[in-house]
Amino acid sequence: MDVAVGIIMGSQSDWPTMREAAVILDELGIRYESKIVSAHRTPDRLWEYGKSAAGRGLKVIIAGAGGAAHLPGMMASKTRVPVIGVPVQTRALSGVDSLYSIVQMPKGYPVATMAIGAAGAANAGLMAAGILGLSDPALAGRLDAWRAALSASIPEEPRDE
Ligand code: RP5
Repeated sequence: MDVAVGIIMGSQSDWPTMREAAVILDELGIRYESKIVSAHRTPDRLWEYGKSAAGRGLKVIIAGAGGAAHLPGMMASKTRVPVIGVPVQTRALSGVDSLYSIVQMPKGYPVATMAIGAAGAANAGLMAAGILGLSDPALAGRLDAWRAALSASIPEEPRDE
């Protein structure tokens, strides 16, 4: 089975956030690769990754970066493979900088932008699963079960902790 999802990030420091996407993909049995690909520090690596993505069979790219977070947008400019962007939380501006850098794309090169931080990364994994599930009934069933289990885990009443 081919690797369907590429998880890329600007730095090793993004991994604690981006691994939340990997955890979801693992739970749903989706094959993925994870790579450090920086728009600023390794632009040639970014170019090569984007150029080869469709040909290698990637179906979705999850791209996370923080600060001047150009990685998702630059990747979207280089490949037609759908890009899901994850704004990584930053110390200086709490990730609002990342969010604005990722979400405000010009017409023609969309990035599906998630929430800031770990929840956004997890949701990126779920969004990728939803996209892949459109053409994979078995995966769609696993995603339905995952969602039902989450729903069932929510108590009806709050309790003192
Ligand atoms: C971005 O700069 C990365 O995506 C990361 O979120 C941020 C800080 O990187 P480090 O200085 O921690 O390597 O390119």
